[in-house]
Amino acid sequence: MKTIITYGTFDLFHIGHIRLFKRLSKLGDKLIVGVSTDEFNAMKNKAAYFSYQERREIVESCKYVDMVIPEQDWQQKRGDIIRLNADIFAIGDDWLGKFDDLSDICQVMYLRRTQAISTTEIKASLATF
Ligand code: C2G
Repeated sequence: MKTIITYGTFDLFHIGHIRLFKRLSKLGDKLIVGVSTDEFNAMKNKAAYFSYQERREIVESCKYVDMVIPEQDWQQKRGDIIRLNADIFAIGDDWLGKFDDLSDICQVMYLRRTQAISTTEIKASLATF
């Protein structure tokens, strides 16, 4: 059983998120997603349109996702990986290098982001709609 773990806000769920989950699901047998809580988003200076509960329900509904946990702080990844026996930590390459410190307990992978879409771009284009 190979377990993959990733984290994010996943606001305004879009094709970039789906393609990430689809690729991650092919790397192993179980995909765990840490969804940022509203409080942690505030620490990331991110204001999500949908609440944590709504974003969690959306991510849980994705067929590629096996388990969702709350992401409450920057420090929890190491403990989560050990507790959940994750073999791979993976995240988009906008975070390239940021989580290399986890490579002593799991494989760390940075996957290419899907181009030309982001929650920020969606909000901006809707604002001018
Ligand atoms: N992503 C992607 N392609 C896009 C947009 C996002 O592959 N067009 C990926 C990001 O690289 C990230 C994930 O989708 O791996 C979630 O993106 P965000 O919701 O923006 O999450 P972020 O704010 O980067 O939070 O501790 C890690 C942080 O919680 C990550």
